[in-house]
Amino acid sequence: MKVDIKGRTLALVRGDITLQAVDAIVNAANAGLRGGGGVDGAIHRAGGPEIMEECRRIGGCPTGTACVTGAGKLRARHVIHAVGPRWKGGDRGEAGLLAGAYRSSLEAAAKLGLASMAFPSLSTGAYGYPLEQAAAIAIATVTDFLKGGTSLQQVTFVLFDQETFAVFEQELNERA
Ligand code: AR6
Repeated sequence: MKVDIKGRTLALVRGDITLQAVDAIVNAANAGLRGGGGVDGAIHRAGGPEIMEECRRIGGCPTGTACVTGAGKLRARHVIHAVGPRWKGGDRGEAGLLAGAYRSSLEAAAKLGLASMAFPSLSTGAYGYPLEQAAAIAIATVTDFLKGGTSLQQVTFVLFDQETFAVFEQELNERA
C-alpha cells in the first residue's frame, strides 16, 4: 500500500527490514545500543560485527532519540538506531518518547540528505507498546514530517507480521 504526501511516498509492506534496499533502515534499539532480540538481533546478525563495534564506540542513545551507524554487510548504507520507550502503562511519557524516536530518525536521515528509509514498528515487540496506539503515532509522525518538505522521497514501514501490517494499514486508511 502506498500514499502520496505532498509528492513524497509513504509505503507499507510486509517483510524483513534487513533485506530492504534503501538508504537507511531503522533499528528498534535499546538505550545502551547493546543489541538484543527482534529487529535488533536480525540487523546485527545480517549486518555483521562492524555495526556493533560502532555502537560500542557511540556508547548509548537516550530513549526517544536515534543514533546513526554504517550498515556493514546490509544492502542499506546506514542503520539508524531508534530507541523507543518500554510501555509502562501510558502515563510515563511513552507517547512523546515514541514520537521522538520516529522524529529523530527522520531528522537524522534528512540531515544526511537521504532519499529513502525504512522503519519497523518501534516498541511494539519486546517493549510491549499497544499496537493501535503505536501505529497512530508512527503514521502521524512520519506524515507530518513528510508534509514539512525534506530530502526524503520515500519512507516505508516494513512490518513483520500480518497483525501489525493490518493495524498500520487501517491507521493509514483512516488518515488518508
Ligand atoms: N523486520 C521487520 N520487523 C521485525 C523484524 C524484522 N526482521 N523482526 C522483528 N520485527 P522488537 P521493540 C518486528 O521486539 O519492541 C530488542 O531486544 C516485531 O515483530 O524488535 O522496540 C532491542 O534490543 C515487532 O512488530 O522491538 C530492545 O531491547 C517490531 O519489529 C528491544 O528489543 C518491534 O519488535 C526493543 O523492543
